[in-house]
Amino acid sequence: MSSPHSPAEDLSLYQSSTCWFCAKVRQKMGDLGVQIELRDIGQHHDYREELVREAGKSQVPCLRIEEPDGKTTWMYESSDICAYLERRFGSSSH
Ligand SMILES: N[C@@H](CCC(=O)N[C@@H](CS)C(=O)NCC(=O)O)C(=O)O
Repeated sequence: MSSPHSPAEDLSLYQSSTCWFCAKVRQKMGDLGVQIELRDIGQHHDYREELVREAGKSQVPCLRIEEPDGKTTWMYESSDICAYLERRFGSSSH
């Protein structure tokens, strides 16, 4: 189990600094005290290409989840991502 401020090594967030939906997810991360690697698709073209190639579209935010079995899950929709983070890192999950 992760401690509140440890980086979540199995997660990365494809996002953009100018996107309000991404800001909502970053705010949730701050509220929960969880650190997730941010991959800015506006600044790094490689990340945008990777997102489209692997997940299907360039919409952000998109959470990349490395599952314990080695598979990768891609989660679009800021509300779904916030709900996932809340379930996993919220106080009620401990
Ligand atoms: N319903 C989505 C909306 C996300 C959205 O509209 N993202 C915009 C940036 S603010 C985007 O990626 N647009 C470009 C695209 O869809 O390829 C959410 O809540 O995450």
